[in-house]
Amino acid sequence: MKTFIVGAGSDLGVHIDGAHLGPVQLMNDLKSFYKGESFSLIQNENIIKSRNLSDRRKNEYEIDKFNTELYKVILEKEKEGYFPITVGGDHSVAVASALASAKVHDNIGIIWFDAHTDYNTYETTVSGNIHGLPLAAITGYKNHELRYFHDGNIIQPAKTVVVGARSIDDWEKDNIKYSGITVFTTDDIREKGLENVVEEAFKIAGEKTRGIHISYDLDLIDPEVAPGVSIPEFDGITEEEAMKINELIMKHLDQVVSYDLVEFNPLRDQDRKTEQIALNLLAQMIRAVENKGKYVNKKY
Ligand SMILES: [Mn+2]
Repeated sequence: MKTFIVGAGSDLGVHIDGAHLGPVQLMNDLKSFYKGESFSLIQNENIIKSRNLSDRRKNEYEIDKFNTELYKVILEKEKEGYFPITVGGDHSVAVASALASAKVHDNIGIIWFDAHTDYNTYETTVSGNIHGLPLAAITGYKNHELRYFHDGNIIQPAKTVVVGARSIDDWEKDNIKYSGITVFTTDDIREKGLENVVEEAFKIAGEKTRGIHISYDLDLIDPEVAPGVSIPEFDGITEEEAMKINELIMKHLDQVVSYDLVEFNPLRDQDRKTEQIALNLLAQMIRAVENKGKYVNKKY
């Protein structure tokens, strides 16, 4: 199957700068390796981000504009039969990529690999950073302002799973409870084993759906190993576990319809550690998709 790589260069969803440079760096690195079709959407450099601490809707208009365009591009290519791989950018870009897939495939599940659950609403957000709201928007839990561009099905909370969470705000916990999404924390991973948790996630997201969207946030990984993210959280998974998750995703490639890799922030990276991991994850996924699910274990 042919991949279509979309660089989604936006850091409008977080008050820390730099995630908009993530896809610029990664897609440049991929040039020598990837010969397929790609497209980059970079946010307008003239945008001055909101720094107002009391602003609960930071850059909402600009994010809508960015995601509207991103959604259109992914939708068009996905309809043509390409497998979209979206390279972020902060996690707010996933509203466009996940809902484009929901539009094309109608009824899909989602697995959100992330240290955070990204399930805040405009009412509960403490920071006003919209990258903490996308999963709620994708699953139809309030935040409708973030999905104006979408006129298809949302993703059902019952088909929504977060894996690797370890930082959830108190009010966000209430949102999660009301919505009914499934959350596996890093403690769950340690208790039940990584493979069991991921397999369980695929079961929930894949049951009676026509596909699964994968959204992989690099802050899932411990910042000792992958420091190049905007909001690092300690006590994350190891590099081996991060690669293992990718392997399990590839094992389920018959179900997976689209993939995001987000939150790489080159300005926060040390010794290109995070960049290397991100590249390995991307290269593996591209190879696997292009080989129609045949997994080739090779380091980039
Ligand atoms: Mn995230």
